[in-house]
Formats: sequence, structure tokens, C-alpha cells
Amino acid sequence: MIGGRSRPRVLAVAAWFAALVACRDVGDGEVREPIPVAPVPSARQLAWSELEFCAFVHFNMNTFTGDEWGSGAEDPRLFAPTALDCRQWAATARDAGMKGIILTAKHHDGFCLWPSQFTEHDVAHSNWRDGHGDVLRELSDACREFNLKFGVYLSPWDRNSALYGDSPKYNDYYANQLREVLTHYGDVFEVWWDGACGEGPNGKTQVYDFERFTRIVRELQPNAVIFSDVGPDVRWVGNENGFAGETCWSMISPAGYGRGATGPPAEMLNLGLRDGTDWIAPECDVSIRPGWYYHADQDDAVKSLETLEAIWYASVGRNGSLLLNLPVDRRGLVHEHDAARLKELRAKLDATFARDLARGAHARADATRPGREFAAERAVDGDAHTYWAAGANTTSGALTVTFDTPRTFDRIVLAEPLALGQRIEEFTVSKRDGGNEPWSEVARGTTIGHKRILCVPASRATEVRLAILRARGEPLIASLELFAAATTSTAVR
Ligand code: FUL
Repeated sequence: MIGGRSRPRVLAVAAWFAALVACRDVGDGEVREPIPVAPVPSARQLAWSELEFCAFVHFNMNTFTGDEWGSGAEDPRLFAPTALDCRQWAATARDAGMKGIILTAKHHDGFCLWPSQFTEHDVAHSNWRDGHGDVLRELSDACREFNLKFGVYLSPWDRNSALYGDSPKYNDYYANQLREVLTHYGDVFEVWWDGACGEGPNGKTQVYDFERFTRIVRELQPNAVIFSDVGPDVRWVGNENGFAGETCWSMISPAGYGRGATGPPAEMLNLGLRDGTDWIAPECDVSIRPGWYYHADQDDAVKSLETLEAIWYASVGRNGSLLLNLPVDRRGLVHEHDAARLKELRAKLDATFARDLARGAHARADATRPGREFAAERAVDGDAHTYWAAGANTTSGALTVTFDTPRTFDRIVLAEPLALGQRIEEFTVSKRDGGNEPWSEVARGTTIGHKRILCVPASRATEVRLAILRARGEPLIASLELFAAATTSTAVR
């Protein structure tokens, strides 16, 4: 018995409801959109997903002390960049193809890169620009000039504030600082809440009022996404290597978890959950050097082009977004070595993804939802906002593209229209070279999401077939693209 009704009666009601939904779905030759599969992303989350690649900048007191975590007792006058130029950061990020910059406005040592009314531990108490400097002002202006989004990291953990640990008072202090950084610098696209807290067993225990902080972000910057271990908008990917799981759902179930030590297990963060309750997509943060902050002895330890490419494929290529950290140096500049490596990365990615070999190819599917809007060709039209839909009553389907002359590819890029929910859970890609050849499998995978990039051995084909084996609802494919990786040297100096 369920709720006092007999099981057959419940099943009959369920069948009637399913039939009703199917009627609503496609009827009388009228074209209707597929029904979303919950949970779906908010408008701000969708817009964020499209950015894919942004810069993190760790630049603050630690830059000048050589630490990674400061104590909070540093003299503000130690903050002394000699040639700070946020336009150089912005130009470097833009040329690398990044779409935004998130700056450590305040790290765990509590030093504020803007003149804060609420503390003396800030740039106004340094000698930089005679105490009239404001790094947030300079960077937000530069971001606007270079058409980049601007975001802030504001560490909840604060080792300088005497109020820390006196929970209501510190929460007021943090809320006031949040208001400052979200009010005076134009649009903010992301607010980054670090979960770190190194207070030992005898340290101060601060109970943060994240609900209040969230309300402030929503009030002042309604389009900004909030990052933390548990979102609410964007989640940590569970490691600092820049790698999302090969299976990577945009959903997790955050109930019962907090931030930092009380956050969800790394596996949930890394892989997401097929049946997760909330849409909280992963962001892969990783530094271009071993440290988050600049250390001169790491000038020759900038990650190699091969490592950065691998990170790209394991983040952007696995339904993640890549937040690549640039440790700005003591001059206040992105170091020449880092800037050169970023140029190499951009050149390599541009060369590899220059020409989609499947664009405009003939496409057919074994099943398609009625309506030209949902035809197989929509997956190869170069428009990420159109898609092939396999039909209301199926959770599998195959899409085949055919070329007049053979194409050789070693990169496959797949995408789902995420506004309708993340659906695909198992697929294969096969190819044949000539209509009489047997099909051979070139790739097999699980999730797709915003973007799934598969690196495969060079494959020559006149036909390529994507088979969706399992999905959480009707399969929808926004893009099936094929590329040949650049093999020539792209070194840029
Ligand atoms: C961590 C911090 O403790 C590191 O210093 C750095 O800011 C990194 C991005 O997040 O939790």
C-alpha cells in the first residue's frame, strides 16, 4: 500500500499522467520543446558555463612576504608593487582567450586590496600610490576596457580581524566588506568563497552566516554566481589539479554538507551525481605554477604546454570550467614566462580547433522529434543553441554524419543543450571509411554536459556515428564536431 491506495491504482494513475505529458509534448503537428529534465541551471549559471576559461589572480600581501598563507600580523607597508599594471593582466588574459578575472581581494591574512572603511589592514595603509591606490578599481576598469568579466575572492577566514571568532560581530564585518566590493566596482560575475580555515584545535571558531552573505550577493549583484564547495551556484571540483572526473555531472546533493572540512566528499565534487538534487556545476581551479602566489624561485616552474593542454582537456573537455591562476609578481605584472606559456596554449588550441570537419555534413538519425527545429542537421550547424532531439519516448538514439570525401580527425567535441538539463549518461562514437566497411568504435564515454572533448587516435572516415546508449530523458545533442589536432610547433616567444 502507498498512501492508502493499492499499487495497481497508483500505476494506472502514473500511466495516465505519462500519457498526458506525452500529449503536451508533441501534438497535432505543432512543434513543442522537449520537457526539461530537472534540475536545470538558472540563467546566471548558464551564462557562466559559456565562459569556460577564466583567470584567477593571487596577488596580495603574500606576494611580498613569500608566504602562501599569511599570519595577518604583516605590516601593511610591506605591500609595495613597483610597476603594478592591471591593463597588462587584462591584456594577457584576453589574449589567452580567457573571459574573466577573479582577484584575491582579501586572502586569509585579511589584507584588503581596496581601501576598506572597516579595517586599517588595507592598501590605504600602505605607501603604494601614496595610500590612494585601489587594486579593485584598477582591475575592474581594465576588465571593462578589455571586455572581460570581473570577479572577487573574499576569504571568509581572516587572521587579521580581531572580531574573527566572535561570530555575530565578524559576520557584520564580513557583510560590510562584501557590500564594499560588490557596490563600487561595476558588474561582478563571480564571488569566490574559499573553504580553507587553518585554525588549530585551540583556534577561534567562527560560525559564518552564509545565508546572509548570499542574500547580499543576490541583492547587489543578481547576475553573479557564487562559488564554494557547495555552491549555491558553482562547486569546487574536489582537487587543485584542474581535473574534473571523466564522468562529470553538473548536479550534486549539497544537503547536510558545509564548506571546507565539512564539505562534500571529493568524489562527489569531482564526478557530480546523476540524481543530484541541485545544479551546481564544477569549476577547476589550478595554478600555472606550483604556488598560488608568486615566488621568484618558481620562475622556471611554469607548467609546460603539454600539462596545460592536458588540464584543458580534463576541465573544459569534461563539462567543467577552467580557472587558471596567474601569480602576479612583486612588480605587479604577470611574469614574462607565464605570459609566453599562455600564448603558446592559445596558439595550440586555436590551431587544433580551427576547422570543424563535421560542420554542414549530411546528418541523419534513427529517430527524431517532429519539427525541423530538432533535425539531425542541428547538431552539425555550428550553432550551439540548436540541437537534435531523439523523440519524446526514448532515452537512446543514434546520429550519423556522412562526408562526400573522407575526413581524418583525432578530436571529437560533443555538447548538450544544458538549459533543458544534463541527460546523456553513456555513449559511443564509431566510424567507417566507405559504406561497405564494418563500423569500428573510436570512443566510449559517459557524461557529455556543456562540452565533452575526446582525444582519439587519428581516424579516417566517410561516416561517423554517435550512439546514445543511456540518458536521463530524451537525448538532445547541440553539437557533434570533429577536429584534427595541430601537430606543428606553435612555440611563441
Ligand atoms: C585554498 C587557499 O587556502 C589557497 O591559498 C588558495 O587561495 C586556493 C585557491 O584555495 O583553499
